[in-house]
Amino acid sequence: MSPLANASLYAILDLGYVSEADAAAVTKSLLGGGAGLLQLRAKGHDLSTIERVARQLLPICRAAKVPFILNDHPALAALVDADGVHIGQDDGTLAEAREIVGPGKWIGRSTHSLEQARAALAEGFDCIGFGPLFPTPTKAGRPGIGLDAVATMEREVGSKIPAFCIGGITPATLPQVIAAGARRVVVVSALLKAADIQSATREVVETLSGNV
Ligand code: TZP
Ligand code: MG
Repeated sequence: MSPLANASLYAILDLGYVSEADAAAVTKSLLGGGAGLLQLRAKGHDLSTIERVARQLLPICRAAKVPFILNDHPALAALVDADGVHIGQDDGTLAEAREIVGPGKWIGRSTHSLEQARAALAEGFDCIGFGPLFPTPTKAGRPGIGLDAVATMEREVGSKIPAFCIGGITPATLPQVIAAGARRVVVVSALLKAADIQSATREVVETLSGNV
């Protein structure tokens, strides 16, 4: 099975919440807690900073056998030899990203509706994010899409490629997200702002266990 298929929790090291100085230690906590995928997300940061942080986190992820995914920047993902890249709806086609990162790299797509999730599957993406389920400061200005479409998305898309529900998922909201049919999730701020990141991560992974 591919490493993506095994992952129930996709963690994001978001430089909006974590300083560059803390990035390595926080990554170790996320991986120590059982996150199955790690993405570096650095909106608004310059490419040299992103490259520097990526080169710091990559060996940590490799040692833990956890895929390292870069948000945006396919060329930089290729340059640092990330395991994959995650792109949004406005970041071009799968074919364009594939041309840049080459074969053998994971390419994920953000989706914000059932239609977009279906389209990402049809286009051939390796995995998707689906949300934000709830409004979240991590992706300000985007409305929550709620839980209504989660079960259908899982049945049609999540059964074919790993699909990660995202947006406003916390230990408090996770039970209703799972009850709605989600099998895999991304949790950002609820982990990065936790007093004990590794324990908070482990708790989410345990709540998801048996799901994937
Ligand atoms: N895409 C949709 S919601 C989101 C992204 C990157 C942010 C999720 O962050 P949080 O803090 O877990 O709500
Ligand atoms: Mg993007």
